Amino acid sequence: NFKAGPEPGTVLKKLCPKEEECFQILMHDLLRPYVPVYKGQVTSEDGELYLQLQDLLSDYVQPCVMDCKVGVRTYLEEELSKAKGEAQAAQGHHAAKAVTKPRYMVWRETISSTATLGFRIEGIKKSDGTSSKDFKTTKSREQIKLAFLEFLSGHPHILPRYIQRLRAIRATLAVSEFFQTHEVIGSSLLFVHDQTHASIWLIDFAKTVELPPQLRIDHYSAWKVGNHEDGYLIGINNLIDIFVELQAS
Ligand code: 4IP
Ligand code: ADP
Ligand code: MN
Repeated sequence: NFKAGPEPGTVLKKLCPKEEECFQILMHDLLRPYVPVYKGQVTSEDGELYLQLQDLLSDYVQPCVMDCKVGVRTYLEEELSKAKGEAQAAQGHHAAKAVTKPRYMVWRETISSTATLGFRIEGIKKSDGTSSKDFKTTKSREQIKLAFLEFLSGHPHILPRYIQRLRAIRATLAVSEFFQTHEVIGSSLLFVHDQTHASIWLIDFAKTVELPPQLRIDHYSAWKVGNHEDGYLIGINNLIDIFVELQAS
């Protein structure tokens, strides 16, 4: 899905028109300092279209990287209603599987911390190059804390930097036009540190969509089918709380 870009310090991600639209808006939004710089479309040798993005890891030496997917659900309202429609229309031997799908989509968010804490760990890569994506059932605060401690092991001095950056992100979300007008689904915070630097970036806008006209969400209220709430700020607040608790312990 990703490869090195033609210019140094860039990466290429398979083009998704929805995501490109988000990056174009974000380049003019107050959130710009917190997202990778979008440098336009590139066509590869094989004729595939890519987004050229700033490589967020290029200034780091043997970085530790963690991807946390933010929000209380990771599917769009339209994906759920499509699955429900298919369930109703299903006939014969397809029926059982189709009926299960919408239930499965809702249930899947409850086996990780997504539904309760408003974020989940997608993956962690340590400085030695080892990585794990084995967090599908990492759900409780205690499990999350252990994973964060492991991620930070050897670099405890990075913790205040992460807390500061998360608070800056929260403050900027509160004034961002983009955040006021979009339902942010399946997007991640990318945590990156080495011995000396640390930062956090907003990435992955493939499922981030503009809200219907006149509709506003607070990114914090409970999601009910049709209200478009994404719980993004539930996730940010819990991340900050948990990192602050780690610092105090
Ligand atoms: C899921 O695997 C499902 O296949 C999702 O498909 C898919 O989302 C997820 O991909 C993938 O991790 P598990 O069932 O094992 O959790 P669907 O939502 O259609 O059920 P996409 O949107 O990619 O099809 P990622 O890319 O979200 O990890
Ligand atoms: P997907 O849609 O496949 O989930 P993402 O945009 O979430 O794609 O990126 C997947 C992974 O690629 C991230 O977890 C991160 O490790 C890496 N990545 C994404 N964007 C960048 C970037 N701009 N610079 C460096 N690494 C990135
Ligand atoms: Mn992603």
